[in-house]
Amino acid sequence: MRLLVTGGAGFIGANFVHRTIADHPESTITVLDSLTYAGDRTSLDPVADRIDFVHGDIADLDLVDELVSGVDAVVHFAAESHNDNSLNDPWPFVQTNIVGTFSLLQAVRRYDVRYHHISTDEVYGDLSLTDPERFHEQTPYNPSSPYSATKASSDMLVRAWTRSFGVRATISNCSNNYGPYQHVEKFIPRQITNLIDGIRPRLYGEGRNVRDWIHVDDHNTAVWAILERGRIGQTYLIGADGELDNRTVVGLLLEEFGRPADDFDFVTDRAGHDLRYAIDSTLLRTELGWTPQYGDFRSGLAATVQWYRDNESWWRPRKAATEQMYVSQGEKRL
Ligand code: NAD
Ligand code: TDX
Repeated sequence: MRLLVTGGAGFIGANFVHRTIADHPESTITVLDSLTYAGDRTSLDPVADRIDFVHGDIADLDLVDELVSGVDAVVHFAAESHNDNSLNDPWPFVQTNIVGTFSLLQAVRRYDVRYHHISTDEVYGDLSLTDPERFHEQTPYNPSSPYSATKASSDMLVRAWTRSFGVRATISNCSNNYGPYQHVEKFIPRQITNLIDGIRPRLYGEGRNVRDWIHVDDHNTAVWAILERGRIGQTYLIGADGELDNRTVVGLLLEEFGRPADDFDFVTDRAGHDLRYAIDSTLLRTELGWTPQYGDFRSGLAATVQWYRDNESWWRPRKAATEQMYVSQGEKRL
């Protein structure tokens, strides 16, 4: 399969490219990435001779048209992805997540190219801590942040292009990913790199918010299952039954670093902070036979800690600017 992978220099996209080369060596890969602050071309260094890298914007209609005309499928990861940034400056989220998706949809429509759209469980809003229900394919959309609203908008464009123009698309909505190559602005890498630097981890609010963690490799094997066997027009939720509150995650990290259990700070909460996400991935498991391989979060987390210890040259250049960004967004110890 000739693949166009958008956002391949970002966290999940880079891991997807690595997995694809290992598991599907017959594929050819073109990566389209505009290398925003979140993109890092060095994440693709180990596979540089196996891919074509195009430095460009998914909202560039002419460039996208040309690239899509030469492939069998598009896997669309590129996005502005950080909730905190979307509260500070929503415009790039509208431009990339909505207009960028529009640009890709017009091209796949024109050349009848298979399209897989990467989305998030955040489009469904949040659950109470005690709700027995989890998100499933029929859960109504109810996004909370500018980030999740633009992702929800892009999902709606995909649904409309599928129904009205016959675009051969699938959508996946995944829960929170962890693993190598994740930007240090995100919760787990931020705390790991803080601990490496001797800084106390930072928990928003009271640390009670729950996320449903999945290893990035499990996300990407699910994407491949959908690409190969998914029903056109179908949405699949991806999750690995990994619900944990943020305080528990910080507790596991403190243990991993041999630090006392109370060695963290509570800081200013995120505006509109979603309380809990939880995914029911029954459809994906029963229809496509997918199962996650990283059952044990504690050992997946330990391997991720080791990756950040071993790859300081990858994350170090962005650490100080990221912490400065949090200060300028008004983060304070409570
Ligand atoms: P990321 O921020 O690490 O990477 C995004 C990549 O997209 C970067 O390489 C960036 O340079 C590129 N990009 C941004 N704007 C672009 C543009 N206009 N043109 C071309 N490239 C552009 O994000 P991520 O965490 O890897 O997320 C990837 C996708 O997965 C996103 O669509 C996100 O919504 C979705 N998702 C993420 C998670 C998660 O936990 N990280 C969970 C569910 C879904
Ligand atoms: O320093 C922190 N302290 C803290 O308590 C940071 C950065 C975050 N948090 C909390 C906020 C969330 O409850 O940790 C949780 C996870 O935060 P993020 O890593 O920012 O992820 P989240 O907002 O849950 O969104 C992530 O999962 C869904 C991705 O960033 C999105 O791209 C994806 O769609």
